[in-house]
Amino acid sequence: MKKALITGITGQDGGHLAKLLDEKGYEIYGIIRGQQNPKRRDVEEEFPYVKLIEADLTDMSSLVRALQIAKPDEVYNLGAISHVGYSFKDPQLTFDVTGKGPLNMLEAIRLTGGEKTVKFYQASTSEMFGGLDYNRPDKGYNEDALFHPRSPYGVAKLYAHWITKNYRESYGMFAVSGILFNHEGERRGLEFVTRKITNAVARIKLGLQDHIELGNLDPKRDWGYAGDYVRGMWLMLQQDKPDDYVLATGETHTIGEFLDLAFNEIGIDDWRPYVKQNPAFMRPAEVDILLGDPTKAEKVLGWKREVDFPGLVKLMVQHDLELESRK
Ligand code: NAP
Ligand code: G4F
Repeated sequence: MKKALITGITGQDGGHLAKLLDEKGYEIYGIIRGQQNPKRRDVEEEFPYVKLIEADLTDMSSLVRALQIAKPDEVYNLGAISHVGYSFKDPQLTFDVTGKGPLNMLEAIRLTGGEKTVKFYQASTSEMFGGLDYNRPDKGYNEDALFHPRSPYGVAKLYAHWITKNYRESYGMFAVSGILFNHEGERRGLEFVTRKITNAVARIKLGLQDHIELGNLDPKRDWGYAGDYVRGMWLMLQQDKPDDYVLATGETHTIGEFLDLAFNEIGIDDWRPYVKQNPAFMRPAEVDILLGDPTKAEKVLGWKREVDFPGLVKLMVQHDLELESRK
């Protein structure tokens, strides 16, 4: 039985990955932070097979202890301050968790003698590309595209990406960086634009609210389904050699297009009367367009996303209609 240690077990991807690894027969350990984490009960209820270990990515000694307890074959480092807008408000903490956290984990793996035995996955992001050095406008960003991060989050993730590569090159570690474009779904946090929209749409349908306040509606994103993307993470760690891969859909859509489909789902053709713009949700610097090229992952890993853009919006709205009508 293989053993996996997941950081970020309370997050969106942590939940999808726990389900996948359980189906594959793994013994699963999850790192949970804080003295009284309110999400602990949800994880214990939904994933009773996950063994929780108290630790924090900013505290290397706690990571050493977690590795000594779990003795994992695979470590999935999904923990991060992951909200781009928030990273402008708390840039130093973002660097400590999102940038230095992966270094702490890599060092903890070495200190516990795992550098030749433990496989390490780093949750890298399309935010590292940023959108300014957009050098492949037709095909999208691939593994060779230029980086130009536009937020403290993107900069922290770029450090984590390079330190992961550096540990692979310096110590021969099986350390991979998965450069994932936006992935969403029923587990997505309400602070991200897609889930904020689908949850508001459900509440508008049920008469629980009458409008939604959003920031910049012009940016385009390459949105896929999180369940498909955790399959790609797992595949990266099953290869003979460590390497970096982009996971994306190869399509990009505006927030307006997402609003079109989400409101259509509840029978509303024109969302404009229901959407107000609020500068509070604007960012000091924006990533205008993200489009990914997953050719390498498709060829080498045999990875292919299954849920398309309309299917993604539909499943999120339907989930939120059910959730909100139960309250
Ligand atoms: P998420 O839902 O925001 O989850 C983030 C997780 O990190 C939570 O479990 C959180 O725990 C944990 N965390 C925060 N601070 C921590 C700390 N100091 N020590 C240990 N854990 C900590 O993120 P996600 O959407 O699942 O994304 C998973 C990873 O992929 C993240 O690293 C994200 O940056 C990256 N990524 C995401 C996407 C995407 O579109 N979803 C795309 C590319 C890359 P608490 O619940 O205790 O706060
Ligand atoms: O949903 P978002 O907050 O996601 P963003 O910034 O693209 O970041 C997500 O994807 C990254 C991968 O590219 C991950 F690495 C990262 O961890 C995270 O999961 O915002 C998407 C777009 C932005 O352009 C934002 O300015 O939506 C715009 N937006 C407009 N109004 C809003 C809002 N975003 C949020 N969160 N809330 C709004 O009200």
